[in-house]
Amino acid sequence: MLMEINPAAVTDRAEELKREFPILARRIGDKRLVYLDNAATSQKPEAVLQAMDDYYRLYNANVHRGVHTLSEEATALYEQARVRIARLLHAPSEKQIVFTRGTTESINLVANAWGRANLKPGDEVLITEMEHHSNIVPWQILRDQIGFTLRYIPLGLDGLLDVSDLDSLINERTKLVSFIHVSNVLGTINPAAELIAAAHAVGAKVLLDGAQSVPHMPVDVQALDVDFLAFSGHKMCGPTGSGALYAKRELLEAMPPWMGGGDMIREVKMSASKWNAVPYKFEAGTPSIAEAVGLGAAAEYLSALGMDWINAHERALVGYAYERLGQVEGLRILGPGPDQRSGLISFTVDEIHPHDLSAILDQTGVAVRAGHHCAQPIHDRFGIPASARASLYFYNTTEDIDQLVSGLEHAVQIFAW
Ligand code: C6P
Repeated sequence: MLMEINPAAVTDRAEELKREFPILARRIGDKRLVYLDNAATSQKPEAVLQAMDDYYRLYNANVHRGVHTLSEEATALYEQARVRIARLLHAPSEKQIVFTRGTTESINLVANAWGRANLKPGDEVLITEMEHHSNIVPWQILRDQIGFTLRYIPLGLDGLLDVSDLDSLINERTKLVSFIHVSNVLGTINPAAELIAAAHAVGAKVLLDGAQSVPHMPVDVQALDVDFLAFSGHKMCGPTGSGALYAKRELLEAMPPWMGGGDMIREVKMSASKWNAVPYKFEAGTPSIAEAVGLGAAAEYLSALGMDWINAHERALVGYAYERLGQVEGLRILGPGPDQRSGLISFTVDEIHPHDLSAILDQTGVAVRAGHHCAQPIHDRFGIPASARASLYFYNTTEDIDQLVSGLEHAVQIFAW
């Protein structure tokens, strides 16, 4: 059952917002750019570009180190960004936001700081068959060093997690459940609240990979009662090399640091050192200051637009896209129906390799991603090496979807010869 779609309402505001993103005025050859690779990285609005430009032109200095005006102003901007991110996530305190370079680094931080201190042989870490590689490989590396068991919640061919055996998968040996909130391939929105409750019932901690949820829907860390949340700034209008880890305060306090160096210490002696307070204990070395400031500006920008509005826009648009793509000859959509997915759609088209599809679409001005999207186990499950993926954001319109569909029809015609 498709949801009610009002294409005009969906498109009007998005069309206005497009003008705030300079790159979206670009043309690819003589075609208007239709950017549908937002799950890989989103575009950046003037507000973010301006914040980063101002930072370098007016405030650039190292943070937490100088007693001069520029250093104090840079520190204030860096810390203001933390407050803005905490507000977006409804975190109890900005001290629970650790700046990282993105989701990958946030997950590796949890693995190396919390995991090394808390996991031992005989323990179980539960992930899913739907994970991005960044939530598989760090656990495999750690498993090989520590000797715990890594288990997977299976993926059904309907694109949903198969939770029929959850009672045995989450048991008294489970110490951590780490899972993707929204799949970057299938678009599936996983039942986070239920999985978190099941994990907590046996005393396990939960790490949520919010790379594809935080940019697109309201994510309230207190309502979810999640222990760790990892996400990337560059997928939510912020710069590359930015991101954060949210964690419960008591976990951050108890975790040893992962990386050592400047700023993460209170005192260094030849014999031993003492750690700084959280979150600084986890931010060794000069951080990515301009990137943090840009991410703070992005968080403000998204908050002002309203995460509810962004989510509603994308849900309406993905419904429209689902219906239109269904009309393309030989096209198969991976994953669940529009009611259970976020604004991204991966697909295959009979007899056409996804890379060929992407190259032909590029000639029509449409940018999509092709490949395994850093999620090979999903593609193995579906018995395909790769897929093409159109991923939407709030600045996409029904006209963008129409251009995608005519590009695909063009590709089908080329290959029909
Ligand atoms: N997915 C995609 O095209 P980083 O690279 O650290 O910012 O994010 C990693 C990551 C983790 N989890 C999920 C669900 C993701 O989607 C990503 C990044 C991009 O699908 C690049 S591979």
